[in-house]
Amino acid sequence: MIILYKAPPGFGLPSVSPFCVKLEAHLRLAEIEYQVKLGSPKNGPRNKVPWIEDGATVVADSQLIIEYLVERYGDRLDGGLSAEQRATAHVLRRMLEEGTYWVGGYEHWIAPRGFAHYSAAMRSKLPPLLGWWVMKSIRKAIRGQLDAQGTGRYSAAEITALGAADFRALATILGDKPFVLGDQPTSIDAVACAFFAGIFWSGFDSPIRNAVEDFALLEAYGRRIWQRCFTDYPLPAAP
Ligand SMILES: N[C@@H](CCC(=O)N[C@@H](CS)C(=O)NCC(=O)O)C(=O)O
Repeated sequence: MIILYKAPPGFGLPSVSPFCVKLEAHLRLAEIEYQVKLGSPKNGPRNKVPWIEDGATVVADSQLIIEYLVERYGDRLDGGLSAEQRATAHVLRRMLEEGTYWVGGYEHWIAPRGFAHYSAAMRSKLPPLLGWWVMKSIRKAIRGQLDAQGTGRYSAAEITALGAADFRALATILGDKPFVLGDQPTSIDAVACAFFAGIFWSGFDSPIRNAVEDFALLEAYGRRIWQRCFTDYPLPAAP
């Protein structure tokens, strides 16, 4: 049985890490059995979450894990896709993971509204001084990552615009289809719902929501995937 090591659940989501939510959504959509253990990045083979153990095999990185699962169990989600659909999924995934992820990092850890929400929730679980110190340290580390990656060099308004452009592109590719590539969920839907949830369902209101014209379409899409894999993590009522 596969053991999934993930960052803990939080803010009503299966994990505070969108990469862990992506992988868990994928496992559930592909109907692959697994057990969960909580893991800290510092114990992971690449110093990041998630990673898995499958008997003696250890694989780290959500996408390398998915490639391993495809080899071991067959391509249960993407087997019927054309080369063009696979390319669309690849481009969209890279946008969400390498671009939108950092917008989310800014929204949670740097933007005052997100950080106030995150730190109040985290600090309620720790003694006050320790909670303050932990949040300050994580915020400092994430600010460093955001500066190194580049998103941290933009203004708040520019970061909102970048995030809105990403979700607008997702909405355009989705169009009136139930899932990104057609009538059935594929691996890209696990990615999209994870990054959507991280920004819009973590319990604080992101300004990106109002900057995306087709937001209602995306919200309905996110809920459609969520219903297929995370009924044990009920979402707040639709606005
Ligand atoms: N490419 C990796 C990214 C994983 C990742 O960035 N995980 C974050 C949590 S969302 C992490 O472990 N960060 C800890 C750190 O960078 O120190 C994947 O797909 O698994």
